Amino acid sequence: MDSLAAAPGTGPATSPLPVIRPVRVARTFRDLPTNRTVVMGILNVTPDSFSDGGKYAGTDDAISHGLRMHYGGADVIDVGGESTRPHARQVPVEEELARVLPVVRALVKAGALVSIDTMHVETARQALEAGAAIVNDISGAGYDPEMPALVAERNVPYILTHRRGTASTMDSLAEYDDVVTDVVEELSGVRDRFVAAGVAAEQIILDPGLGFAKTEEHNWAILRNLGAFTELGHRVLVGASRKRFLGTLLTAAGKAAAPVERDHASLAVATLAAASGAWGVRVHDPAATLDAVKVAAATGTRA
Ligand code: PMM
Repeated sequence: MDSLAAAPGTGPATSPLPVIRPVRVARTFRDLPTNRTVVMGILNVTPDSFSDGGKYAGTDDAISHGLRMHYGGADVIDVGGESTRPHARQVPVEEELARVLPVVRALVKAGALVSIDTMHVETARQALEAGAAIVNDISGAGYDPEMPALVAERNVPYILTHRRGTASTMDSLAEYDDVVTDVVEELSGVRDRFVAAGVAAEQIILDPGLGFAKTEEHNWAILRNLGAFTELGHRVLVGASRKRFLGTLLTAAGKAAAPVERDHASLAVATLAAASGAWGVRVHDPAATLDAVKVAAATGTRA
């Protein structure tokens, strides 16, 4: 349910009042917890993202939702202004900036740790100036050629996500000899180029890019073999929340589950990723996911 009162773990289910979880807020990247997996809440300020497109397209709605996730316990709020789903329309930088900057500013002012989900160096630069602390880039090997220099100069954490091609071409590029080996190799190649540009290894967070140029079976193979990514020695982020392969898994009466019906499966994947040593998970339901990653941490299975 979409209210603070109903956020799992925030108070008695019967409480008529909004009960806010007392959050231990991370104001800088270095304040993030290290004894459990970090939970990143997704905030798409877009009219067309696959799961929440249009829901938070207005600045006020986006800020409210971001604050709700922040007070519900999200460690990081990931603000994006361009949909990355297959065949999504490319958004001009000015439009992307107009969508994300007021939201970044408001969330930073409220004390949230914000990452900027963008492929554009200009958007990353201005969001960092507005107080964002992390750059989340899903462009993979197609990164903006100026991105490594910006990340090196600003000395910020950078999420390097595996993708082939663009939103329009990625589905046709989902062919691998061995998806795990190939993705590790391709990610490592881009990582090397960032390091050569002066980005410190510990700034780089690797993301295997579930759903980006991957079939369902590719996604499952990557999740089965997360160790191949964590052993590269970088932090690893996993973004499975509400993705299409979960909808297919939950198909009933010939119909794939809709994005909002994928939250329980998303929680299960987050728990498994946390138990496999993921540094972070990127999710639509951070309050519930926080409880799940605490379970993974308590079992001591986290690598
Ligand atoms: N997925 C989406 C957008 N940004 N960023 C990272 N690092 N990893 C992801 O898997 C990822 C991402 C697409 O999903 P959304 O529409 O729910 O944001």
